[in-house]
Amino acid sequence: MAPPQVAVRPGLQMIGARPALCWMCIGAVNAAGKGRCCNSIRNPDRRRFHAKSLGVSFILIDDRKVNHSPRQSDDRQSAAPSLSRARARALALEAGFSEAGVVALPHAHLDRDAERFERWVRAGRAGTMSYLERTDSEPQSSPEGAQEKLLRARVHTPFPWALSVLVCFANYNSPQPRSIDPASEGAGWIARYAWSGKRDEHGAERPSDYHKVLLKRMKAVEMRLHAELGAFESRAFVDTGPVVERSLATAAGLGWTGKNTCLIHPQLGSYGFLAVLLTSLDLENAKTPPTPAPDRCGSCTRCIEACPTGALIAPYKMDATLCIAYLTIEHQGPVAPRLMEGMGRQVFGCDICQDVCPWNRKAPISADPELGARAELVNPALEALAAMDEAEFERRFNGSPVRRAGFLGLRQNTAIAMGNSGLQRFVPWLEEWVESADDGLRSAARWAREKLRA
Ligand code: B12
Ligand code: SF4
Ligand code: SF4
Repeated sequence: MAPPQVAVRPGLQMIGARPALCWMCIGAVNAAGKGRCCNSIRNPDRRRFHAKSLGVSFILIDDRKVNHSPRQSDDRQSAAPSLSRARARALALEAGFSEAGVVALPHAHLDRDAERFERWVRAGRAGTMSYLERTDSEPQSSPEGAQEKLLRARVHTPFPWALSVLVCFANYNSPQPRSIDPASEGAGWIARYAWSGKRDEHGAERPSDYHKVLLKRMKAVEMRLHAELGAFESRAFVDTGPVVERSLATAAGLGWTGKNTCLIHPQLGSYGFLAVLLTSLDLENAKTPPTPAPDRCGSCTRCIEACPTGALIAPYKMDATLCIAYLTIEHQGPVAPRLMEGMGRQVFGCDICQDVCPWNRKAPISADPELGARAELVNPALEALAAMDEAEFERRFNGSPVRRAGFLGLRQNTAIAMGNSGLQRFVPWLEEWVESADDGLRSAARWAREKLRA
């Protein structure tokens, strides 16, 4: 079957000498066509390449000829297809997602959520995650003077054509113990979301990564919609797109934002990934928005009390620079000693504020064949992590989210967990690592060795 066609409209114009954004790579180029952009704007071959990678055949709608394009011409406009909530949800469930919701854009709380995001970033809560701070390079006026717009605060900044969004939830809850349950002496903790694996064609267990697994599913939904509805613009993302997924998920009625800042589904809990599909389709019954899920945190504050590093600085507010997930995955270089203490035995990510949440107690266990837990990653022995060389690290984690921490990053986190274990048997490892050329590992090993000696 021929791939469905999609109208790929660059949606950008050079206005004087101002830079413009390319919706394909979200990079910016200046009037001379230079910048961080893939240059799809100017280069038809690159556009074709991108369309191909999206799995669609290519029709370029030239902005200057926009009135002659298939989607925009008057006769087609009246017959323009719209997105049915029920159909989109059915396709999402068929593709393997646990739940899905659809909302028309702009949604009712877009300004509120954009302001929250902007405040959060401008307060420095994003630490070194500079991708959250990317701007569209077009100044917007504010009382303090001209400021650039944060790219991901409002979905229309990078995607001016988006009229609806399908948001999917994929349950990854598993029957294995929680990080707050008793564990054997000298065990570390890898976050539940990163345990995933799947069987290959020979029955061997291989690491899997939700980004890849779910993007493939979302692309399957995208293809089906294109096959059924014809040409429209669309983009699928899992985690890495320039959108605030939890804002879109709450708008689509999938759950509420907990005081731990996670999206909690009333039946499925919060051990779920999010995936989004933006489309240029009008939504059927767009005037009736999804019923919002009420906030059911009530007077509970367990997550805030349990957070060992004080990253939940207030209900619904996280300072990511204090969060163990940030420190063990995103942060590079030495960690402040006062935070190392609170990191406990977490060597990759952190589940504590979700493990204590009552809404995860009765959450159903996922039977997802591509997101099954790899037993070796549950309560891993710190010795086993320490003994890995780089080749072994690749064997175990190539294709897994854990790879993001890097070999030395994981070793640094292991050193910190060893320091927090109180176990003298780890001292020889630390003695070896205090000589490391890597600043982060060296300082973690020194701190851990002193802690065990004290
Ligand atoms: C950066 C990032 C992080 C950072 C910062 C997290 C954070 N809380 O902001 C770090 C590295 C710390 C992190 C950790 C984790 N992450 Co993360 N992360 C992201 C990412 C890429 C961007 C998040 C972002 O924009 N943060 C900025 C803040 C402002 O936005 P937000 O918290 O998402 O937005 C909501 C709230 O802040 C709320 N809000 C703000 N102020 C107020 C005030 C009130 C009164 C209320 C009610 C709400 C509210 O409004 C927003 C939406 O409605 C998203 C993917 C994406 N593209 O969105 C994944 C994502 C949020 N992460 C995810 C996951 C799984 C995790 C971890 C569980 C991984 C782990 N086990 O270690 C932890 C969870 C930690 C936690 N308690 O949130 C999932 C969350 C799924 C879910 N059910 O919520 C996402 C959606 C990825 C995905 N596609 O599945 N993450
Ligand atoms: S993930 Fe861990 S460190 Fe981050 S807010 Fe939750 S409990 Fe605190
Ligand atoms: S632990 Fe309590 S306050 Fe925190 S998210 Fe869960 S229900 Fe809400």
